[in-house]
Amino acid sequence: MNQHTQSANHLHGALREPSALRACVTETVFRTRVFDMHTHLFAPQFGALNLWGIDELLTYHYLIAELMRAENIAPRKFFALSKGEQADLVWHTLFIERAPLSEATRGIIRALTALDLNPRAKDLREARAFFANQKAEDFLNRVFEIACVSGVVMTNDPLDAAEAGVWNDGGEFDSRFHAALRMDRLLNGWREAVPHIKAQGFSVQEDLSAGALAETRRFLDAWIERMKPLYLAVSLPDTFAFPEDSARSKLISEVVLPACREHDKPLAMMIGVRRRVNPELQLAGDALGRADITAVTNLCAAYPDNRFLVTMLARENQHELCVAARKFGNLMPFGCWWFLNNPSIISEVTRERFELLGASFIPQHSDARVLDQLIYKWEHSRRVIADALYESFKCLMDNGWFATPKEIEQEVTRLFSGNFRQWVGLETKARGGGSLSPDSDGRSAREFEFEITDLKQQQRTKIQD
Ligand code: FIX
Ligand code: ZN
Repeated sequence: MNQHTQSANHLHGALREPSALRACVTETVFRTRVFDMHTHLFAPQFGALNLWGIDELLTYHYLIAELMRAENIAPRKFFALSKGEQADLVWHTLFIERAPLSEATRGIIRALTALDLNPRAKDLREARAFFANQKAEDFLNRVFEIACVSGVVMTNDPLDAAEAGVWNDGGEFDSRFHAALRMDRLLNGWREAVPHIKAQGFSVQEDLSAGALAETRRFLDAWIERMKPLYLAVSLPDTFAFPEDSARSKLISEVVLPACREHDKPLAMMIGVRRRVNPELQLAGDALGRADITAVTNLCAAYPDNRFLVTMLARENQHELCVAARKFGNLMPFGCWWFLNNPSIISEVTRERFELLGASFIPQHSDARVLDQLIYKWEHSRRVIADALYESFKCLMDNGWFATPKEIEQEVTRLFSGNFRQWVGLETKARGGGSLSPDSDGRSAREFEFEITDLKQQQRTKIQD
C-alpha cells in the first residue's frame, strides 16, 4: 500500500470494506428524496385528472398491452367495458390466471404489498374498499413518503380543455407539483393545432408567415406566464430531424428556442416514439424506433445559449446520447423512458452513463400516470441505480480511492434532484416569488444561487474532452 492509499485509508469516515460501502450506497439511495422530473400526474386541484386507486392502476396502458397478448378480446370490446370491468379482467387474466412476471405487473404487486393489501386476492373488493376509505390529501402524503419523492413535474398541454379550468382560475395548486409546458400538438401537428390556438385568441394560420410566428410566440409567452413551467417539452418521432424543411423545424428555431432563451427555460425532447402503430390499442398502441442523434447534436451546436434535456426511447440510441453529452455542456440526458424502464435495461444504461458522464446526468423519471405508481417505480429504479452506483464506487475502492458517506450522499443528491434543479434554475425563487420551498433538502437559497451561477459558467466553457 503506497503512502497516498494509506492516507486515504485514514480519511475521516472513509469506507474501506465492500460490505460497508454497499450498505452505505444502498441506504443513501433509498433515503434520498427524488425530484421526479417527468410524470403525467396532476395535483389534486386538477380534479378528475388526478388518478389513483386500484382501478386506475390496473387499467394503465402498459398493462392493457399485456392483457391483449394474454386474453382473446377485441380492443374495441375491452374499451367498451366500464373502468371497473376492465380492471377486473386485467386482474383475473394477468394476476390470477398467470404469475405477474413482467415489470408492470410486478409493480402492481409491490404497490399492493407496500399498502398492506393482499397481492393474492381473488378479486378487487378488499383493494377497492381500502382506496374508498382514503382521504385524497392523506393518501397523497403517504405515497410521497413511501416513494421518498419531494416533488413531481406534470405534463401540461395548453390546448387541453380538461386542464383549462385550473389554469383559468390562476393555476394555484399543491406546491409539490410543478408544471411542464408540453408542445406535442403544436410541433407534431401544426395544421390541426391552428384552430385551437386561434380559439384562444391568437391569429395564427397554417402558413407560417412572420405574423403567424409572432402570434405563436405570443401564445407560448402567455402560457409560460400562466403555467410557470420548469421546462418546455415535446415528444418526437424516431424520424425527427433538425434542421429540415418542415413547420416543426421552423417553429423550433424561430419560436420555441427564442422563447426558451428569453424565459431561461430548458427544452426537453423525448425522442423515438412511433405513435399509434396499433391504433386500436389507443395509448397502449405506441411503439418505438431508432432515432438519429444528429438532430440532437445539430441543435446543441447551433444553439449554445439553449439548454436541452434529452431522453431517447430506443436502446440503440443510448450510447450515442452519452457521447453527445460529452461534447455539449448544454445537453442533459435524462431517464430510462417507457420501454427502457425495465431493470435489465436501466442497469445497462445507468452503468454506461456513470462510465461516460460521472454523475452529470438525471438517471430516472417515473413517467407515472397514477399516483400509487410512484411507490413501485421508484423502488424498482432505486434498487438498480444503487447497484450501479455501488459498482462504480467499488471500482474506485479497487483503485485505492475510498469514499466517505458524505461524498456518497453528495453524488446521490446530485443524481436525484440537484442536476435537475440546477438545470431548470429552480428555487432561487419559489413559485410566485418568495424563498425556498421545503423540498430544497435544507440547502439555502444562497447555495442554490451559487450552483446556478456555476452552471451558467459551465455552459459557457463547454465540457472539453
Ligand atoms: O410522451 C410521453 O410523455 C410518454 O411518456 C407517454 O406518451 C407514454 O404514453 C407513457 O406513459 C410512457 O411511459
Ligand atoms: Zn411521459
